[in-house]
Amino acid sequence: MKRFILAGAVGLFTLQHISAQNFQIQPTPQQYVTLQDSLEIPLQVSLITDKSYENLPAVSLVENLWKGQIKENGFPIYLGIQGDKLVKKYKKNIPNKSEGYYLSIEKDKIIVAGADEQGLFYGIQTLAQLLTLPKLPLVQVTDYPDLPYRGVVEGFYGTPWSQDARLRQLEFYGKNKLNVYLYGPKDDPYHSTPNWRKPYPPQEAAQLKALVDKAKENEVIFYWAIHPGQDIRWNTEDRDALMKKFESMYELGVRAFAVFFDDISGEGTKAEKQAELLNYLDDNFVKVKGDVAPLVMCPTEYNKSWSDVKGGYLTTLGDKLNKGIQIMWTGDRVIACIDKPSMEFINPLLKRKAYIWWNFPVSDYVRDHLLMGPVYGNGLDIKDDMAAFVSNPMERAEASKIALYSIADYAWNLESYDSDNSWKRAIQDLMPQHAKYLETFAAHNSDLGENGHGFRRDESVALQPALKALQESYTKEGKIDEKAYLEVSDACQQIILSADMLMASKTNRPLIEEIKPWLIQFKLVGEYGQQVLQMIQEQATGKTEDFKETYAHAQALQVQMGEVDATYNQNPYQPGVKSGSKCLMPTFNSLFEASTIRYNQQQGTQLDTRAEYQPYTLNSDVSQLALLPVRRKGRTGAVSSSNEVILWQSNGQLTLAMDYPRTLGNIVLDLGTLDIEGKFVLEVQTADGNWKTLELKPANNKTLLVAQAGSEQVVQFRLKNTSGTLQKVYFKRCSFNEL
Ligand code: 14T
Repeated sequence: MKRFILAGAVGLFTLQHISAQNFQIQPTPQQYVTLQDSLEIPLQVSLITDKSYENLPAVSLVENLWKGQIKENGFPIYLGIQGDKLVKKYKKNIPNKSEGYYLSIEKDKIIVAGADEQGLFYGIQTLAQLLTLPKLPLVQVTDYPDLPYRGVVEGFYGTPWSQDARLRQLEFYGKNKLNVYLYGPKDDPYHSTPNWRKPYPPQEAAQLKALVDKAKENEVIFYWAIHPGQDIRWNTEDRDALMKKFESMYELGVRAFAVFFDDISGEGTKAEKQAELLNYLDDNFVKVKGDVAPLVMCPTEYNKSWSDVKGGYLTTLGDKLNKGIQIMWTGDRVIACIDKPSMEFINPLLKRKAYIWWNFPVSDYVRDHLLMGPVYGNGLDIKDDMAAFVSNPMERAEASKIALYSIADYAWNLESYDSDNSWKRAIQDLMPQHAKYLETFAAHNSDLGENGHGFRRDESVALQPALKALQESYTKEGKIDEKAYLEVSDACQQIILSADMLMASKTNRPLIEEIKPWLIQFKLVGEYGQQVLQMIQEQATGKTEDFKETYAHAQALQVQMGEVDATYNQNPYQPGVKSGSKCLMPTFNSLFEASTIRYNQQQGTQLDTRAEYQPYTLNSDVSQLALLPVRRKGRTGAVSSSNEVILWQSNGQLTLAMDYPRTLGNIVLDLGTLDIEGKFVLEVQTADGNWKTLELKPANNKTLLVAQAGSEQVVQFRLKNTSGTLQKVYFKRCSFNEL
């Protein structure tokens, strides 16, 4: 009864405050004792310390919590670090672990006692979280991290994070008790080959300095990483160049350094030489400076599948590298979850605990997907096996925070980690007012799609049984599972609602801006789902006229989804925007096809049953070309190539028609020969019906030919054998791009 009353009263505050029952400290603390009582949030406080701690980040943090309200006679907050006289009484309560803290909220005072400066900071962060409650609960928290280093390595390919995004990240790390950020974006020229030797220009240098300062404020160790391996020469000149670069970074305030030897070939990959260089840096830079954090290195063989144990690379590193140098490891594969056996493989080779570089939620190899689902799959029993756990995130900094929040939770307290609970709290934290909508979005935008690494994530988990039931009963028997139908129908409505609400949300705009293309696509997926549901119903109940229109509507949505995919996020690797690609779209497409097939059978019609909309259509009277598939990837169209010699009869032609007039850039051909003069013509037909011949020019020393399609919109183009005789050519390439 009492609980019920409390919940009711707290309900009034749900907009600004989380109710006490749902409240959890992030990351999950080691020990949390609540005394079932609370106090009014003190409006004025006085800070009591016995040393001058003004410059500590922890103190700035408290001062910010009570801005302008720190008064002589305020509610007392005792702040201390193990060894201080002030907290002597709590000596036994303070965990004997680095970064640990003891926080005690009592009726008449608050005590925050850190094992060290970082611990004190984390104690205040926990207090800050408790202050979001309507009343301050009386609690005793005894807390410390399982892993000494937890954080993020900005190590992906693609557009590096912006300055603003990085500043927001560092604050987020402070809040989530992450203590390392390794700066190593593959596409920063001054990080990698060949410009790693050069100092940053003034503007970039100033920005890095601002990051270093921000990191300090948040008790984050800012590691600056260098990636010199692709062109390094093992001589004193390059060694000195590296020392000089480190020195220039030191001057900017950097006090932690890493050297990455990943994704390189040649001379730079030699273990012996790498170890020699790192030891030199350790002996002549790190140890000499005295205030620099342990070196971190990323080896060339950074995962088990790439390691050649007999070749001795890892053994050499393990034997030769100074014991204080940390060695990174991504697990059994480039992209892999980490478990006990993976640690038992690597640690003996390295003769130290591996520094885990977890390649999640990095999406640089699946750039058309967002990875916003729960973090799961890593062992909960390996806290004593790892030196560190850092995550390589997505190019989209804000969207990465769902995963990073949970990674912080995991790395702080492995045994208590609960993937689903953590995911929900992450979402709540990112968009407290619109958590429900963000959760719907994230639930359906988590898998990576097919990829070379074979790494997949679950998606649309809660809806899977309904999707399956609906699809099976309909495709097999033409029957509609009513319960599943209603559930999926409701989900589609939720999807549309979520997309709209998030798109218009005034909170967390940086996140919304990043995911906008996916929100647009997501809404279309929901609308498409609704039409497909209507199709199966109209088919099953014999509403033939209605079906035709619903079918056309579903097709119209397929076209729009194709357009979104070809318009946004046009990177050269995996261009486009995929949403709900693991469960939603395959189910909807299958229902679209099944209902159209059933309709055709019933009505004797020939409606196109294919769900994947094709913007380009190929036609050819050259028999070997007639059936070649045409694909669209982003804004590029391509006819699949053929390996055989094509017997291209006189006057034979290949036509590629657009669904509507489109502006093309280049048309690229490779017929295995440059000798086409007077043998083939390439023509485009503009929207007014006129044909125009294009000039085909050699593009390189091989057999590639390129034509400019011009600025007018075209409806089709064709390649014709005008030689008057049979031509034997190859058909290695026929592609074009849309402007
Ligand atoms: F250093 C490593 F631990 C590592 O993971 N390196 C890269 C990393 O920068 C990238 O973000 C990540 C995910 O794509 O994988 C590594 O890069 C690769 C991996 C490959 F398998 C580059 C090429 C590959 F073939």
